[in-house]
Amino acid sequence: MLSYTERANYTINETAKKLFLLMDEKKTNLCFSNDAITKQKLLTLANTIGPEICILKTHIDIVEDFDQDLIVQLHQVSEKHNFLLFEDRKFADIGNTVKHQYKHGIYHIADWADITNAHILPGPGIIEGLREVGMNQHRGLLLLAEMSSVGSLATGNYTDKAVALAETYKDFVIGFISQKKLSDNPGMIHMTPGVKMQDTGDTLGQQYNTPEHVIGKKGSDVIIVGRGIYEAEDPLTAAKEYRKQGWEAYQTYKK
Ligand code: 5BU
Repeated sequence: MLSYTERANYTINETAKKLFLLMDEKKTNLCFSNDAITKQKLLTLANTIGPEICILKTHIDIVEDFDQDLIVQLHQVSEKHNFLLFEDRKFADIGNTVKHQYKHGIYHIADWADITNAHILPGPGIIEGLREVGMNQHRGLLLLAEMSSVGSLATGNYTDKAVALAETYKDFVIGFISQKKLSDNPGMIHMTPGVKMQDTGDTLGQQYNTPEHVIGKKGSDVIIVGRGIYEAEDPLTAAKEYRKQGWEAYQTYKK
C-alpha cells in the first residue's frame, strides 16, 4: 500500500489532496464526530480535540442554539488546529432539492463544510445536483456505501453501485462511508463510523469495532469516533489513544 501522501497523486479533487497531505503531516487518521447539541460544548470540544484529528464531523442541525457565529468560530478553530470540516448531512433527495439544501437554508453547508455525504438511493442525479454547487467551492463528497447499524440495507449490489458512481464522478466524489475498503483506486478515501474500543454497540442498533479492526484488518483509512471520545472521562486522553491506534494500524496495514 501507498502512504497517504503518495495517494494524493491519485485524486484530482483538491479537498481529497489536502486531506491526504494533512493526514501525513499531522500523523493522524482520526475523525472526531462532534455530536454536541450546544454551541459552547461543540466549540469547547473542537478546541480540545482539534490537535489530534484530521477531520471534525458535525451534525449541525442538532445544535439547539445554532447561529452564524458558530460557523465563524468553527472555521477559526479548524484553521488554528489544521483539520477539515465534514458535515454529516446524508443528503437523500433528488438533485434539484439537494442543491438547495446544500447551498441555502439556515446552514449554508457548502459555504463552510469541506466535505459532506450523500445516500445514492435517488441515483446519479443526487451527485450531479450537489456537484453543481460543490465543485465551484472545491468541496468533496463521500458516498454512503455501507452503514454501521444493525440490519443496514446498504449491502451487495447497492454498495457496488456506490463504488461505480464514485468512479464516474471522481472529480467531486472523494470516497466512501463504509465499513471496509471497497475501491482499488488509491485516490478514494474510506471513512468508517462505528468505532469504539470498549463497547460492541448501543441500544439503538449501532455496532462498534476497534481502530485496529477497521484500519488494520478491513483496510479503511479514517476512523470516525464520537461517544468513544466525548463520553470518556477524559476526552483528550481518549482522543490521543484512538489517534495512536488508528495511525499505527495504517502503518502496519500499508506494509
Ligand atoms: P458514535 O458516538 O461513535 O457511535 O457516533 C457515530 C457517528 O457517526 C454519529 O454521528 C452517526 O450519525 C455517524 N454514523 C454512524 O454512526 N454510522 C453510519 O453508518 C454513518 C454515520 Br453513515
